[in-house]
Amino acid sequence: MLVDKKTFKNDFKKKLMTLYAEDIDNSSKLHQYLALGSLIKEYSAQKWMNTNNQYAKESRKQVYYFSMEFLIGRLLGSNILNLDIYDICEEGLSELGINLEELQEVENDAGLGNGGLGRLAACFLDSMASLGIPGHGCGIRYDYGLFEQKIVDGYQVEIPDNWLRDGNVWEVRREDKAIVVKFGGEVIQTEKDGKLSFEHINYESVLAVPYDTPIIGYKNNTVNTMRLWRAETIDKDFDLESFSKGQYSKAVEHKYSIESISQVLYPDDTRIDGKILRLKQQYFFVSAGLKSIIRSYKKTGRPIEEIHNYIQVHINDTHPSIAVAEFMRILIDEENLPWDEAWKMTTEVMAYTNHTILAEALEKWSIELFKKLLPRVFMIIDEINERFCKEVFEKYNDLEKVHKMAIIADGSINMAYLAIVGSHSVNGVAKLHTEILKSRELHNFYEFYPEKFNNKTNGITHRRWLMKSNPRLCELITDTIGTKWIEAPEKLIDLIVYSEDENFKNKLHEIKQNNKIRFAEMVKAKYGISIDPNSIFDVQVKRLHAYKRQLLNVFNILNLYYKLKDDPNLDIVPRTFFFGAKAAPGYYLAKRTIKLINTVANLVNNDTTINGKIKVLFLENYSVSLAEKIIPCADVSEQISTTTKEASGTGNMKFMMNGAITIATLDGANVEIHEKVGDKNIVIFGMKKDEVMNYEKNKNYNAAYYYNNDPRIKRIVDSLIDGSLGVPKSEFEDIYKYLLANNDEFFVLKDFDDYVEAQNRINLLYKNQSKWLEMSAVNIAYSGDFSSDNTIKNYAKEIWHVNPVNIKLKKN
Ligand code: 26Q
Repeated sequence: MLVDKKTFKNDFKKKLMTLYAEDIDNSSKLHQYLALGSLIKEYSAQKWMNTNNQYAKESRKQVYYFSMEFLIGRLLGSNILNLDIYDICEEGLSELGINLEELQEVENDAGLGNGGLGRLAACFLDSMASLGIPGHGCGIRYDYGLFEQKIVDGYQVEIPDNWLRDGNVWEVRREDKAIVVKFGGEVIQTEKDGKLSFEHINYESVLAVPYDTPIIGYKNNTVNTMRLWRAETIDKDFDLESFSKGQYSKAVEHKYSIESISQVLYPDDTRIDGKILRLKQQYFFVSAGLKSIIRSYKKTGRPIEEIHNYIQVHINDTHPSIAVAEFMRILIDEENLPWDEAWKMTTEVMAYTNHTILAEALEKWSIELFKKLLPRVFMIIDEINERFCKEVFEKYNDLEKVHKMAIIADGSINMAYLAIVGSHSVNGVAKLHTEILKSRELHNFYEFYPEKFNNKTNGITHRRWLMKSNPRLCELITDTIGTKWIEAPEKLIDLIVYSEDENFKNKLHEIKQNNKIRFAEMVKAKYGISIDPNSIFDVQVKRLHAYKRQLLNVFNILNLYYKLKDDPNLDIVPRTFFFGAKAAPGYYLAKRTIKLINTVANLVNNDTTINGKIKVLFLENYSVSLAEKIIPCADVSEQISTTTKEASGTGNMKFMMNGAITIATLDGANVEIHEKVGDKNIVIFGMKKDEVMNYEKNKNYNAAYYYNNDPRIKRIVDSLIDGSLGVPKSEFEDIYKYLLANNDEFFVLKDFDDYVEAQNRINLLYKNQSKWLEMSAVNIAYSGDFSSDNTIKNYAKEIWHVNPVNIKLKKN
């Protein structure tokens, strides 16, 4: 055991004292949290050091997961859980008069990501450490994470997320390991003894300082590292020359311009705008990350020529794909390797995951801008492109094909193509997504490199998303099938025999009910709104996007509302519709949709004639910590994207694991959830992939047809502009136009009828509680297959070719 209760209590009191000269009675919750966090970090320190030492000593192959985003959330609870001292901390603190759950609420979320992609990276780190796989994160330590959302008069207002204001107990600043990253300047080419060499001059240096956070494995001795880089000036704070001339503001300006690189996370997850700061961010952390990896590799004394046998770099979407060129640059310019050898090593090191097929999210950089910022890296990409185009031409003798596949074409650099050409593996994140990539978006590349393409369906860590967020459900599971599922989540399948056990189902019901009651109390305390824990909790929480179709959900609510107005005795189970969603600050339609949800909430919640049968609640500031609270309460999980548009989704898996019933289109990983649980245990609706693709190909969808021929749709859509929602008519004019004049890009009107019908099925199913609970149990039973442990095992075996390492616990 790491620590016993008595020692823990003493350690904690001592921490409070040494850090703040306070005892428990005189300390704030913040100080108590910080003291506890710092103590927990101390408890993991020995393991962290051992892990690093053992990896180095045994020259283990290590994975570096490069990502612009790590949506970690809070670490206190999950660290305590993974160290297997939850009960000791909880009881020990309680004996000191402190509630552990309350302390956890003090921690600011590390919200260094937009949504799915960043959260996936965080789940992967947890799984790698828990499986003993040597795998680390590499990213940016943003001063500000994803904005905090406030709802003011129904509108989203963004507030900077100053997550570091109280300090960060988990990180270690390692200034001694800083790296210099070079921007701008020119390249001088010289020839000596027939060998070309390149000198980069007049560049601007930026200091990348690493901040390391321990990633603690579950009940093992592994502690991996998430290394995030912060941008700083080399001459400490000022541009000394300006400073000494008395030009103070110029001196500070220089500092700010450099620090701005790691200042803020871009809050948009689509509609790339090609801003230079974003490119700087990408190169900044990629260059620093690769240089530091190579530096520590060299310390092992092995020759650089073998590095590909010891490291893997994973490229999380195209954002870090510049790694392909930067690694080449280092091998060639700094390590003096010949091109062909460097190229072979690079492709063996790199692997790339694609997370999206939306055309507007595919990253391209203008050649002009790129060249200016990274002249030498551009030369390398140019050469990679030349060689690749030549190969394509040799294979097909078809210039049009070469043009279509070129990394550099029409004035810009296609980063996805660079990642594909420079990696040994290209994967999608769900079966359907990978199939679409192979058959459509990346078809040419699939034909050219069939062996590179593979699927790795996403997953979620069951430690955070079940053990930590739903402890009472875990207790029931363990009481029922024992503890094996904890280390081997696929063992949850043993629950299947209990899905017809009335005793088990009653307990399952009770747990869900208790979760709902607790949440309702929180809502009452925080927002003053009463919600009925006996109503169906119907939840759609995810980023706000047209393709995710929050609008479809709203339209069903309006339809229900109008039906209730026409017939107040309508026989439906009362339902509470929850939404949680952040809109990118510049995404106009998404922001209007938030206002619409809040307007409908206002209308419905204040209409006494419908007897409180439906309620609508927009949960402000959806985040990892809020997700952990709402997901265990959900009866219904809304996964209603237009088929083919959601690469995978991971929220769908979290809800399933917590026993919600999914209402879904056959999109992303919903397809695989459906495959597992079968027709009877999920409610599927909507257009299938071929239907969507045909409409898109033939351009023959006609939204107006549905408006004109379905009176329910007409009434709902008209109410957007006729004042019946109780706001000025102009408020939702643009949503109206988007649907009719712009022909409803994501087929909301087309799928409406089927969705309403599916919601009716949900209503009927819920009425049969015994059946409903059986479905719920079946979903939990199959959810283990969606643990990210499973996903990571596949990455490790099929892409990275790395093995787990058994870290021995030596005490120094
Ligand atoms: C790119 C350039 C400039 C500015 C922003 C971006 C950017 C940032 C974030 C582009 C995309 C993202 C995030 C994408 C994302 O979260 N995709 C989701 O990835 C999940 C994990 O694989 C999937 O489950 C979701 O289906 C997918 O939408």
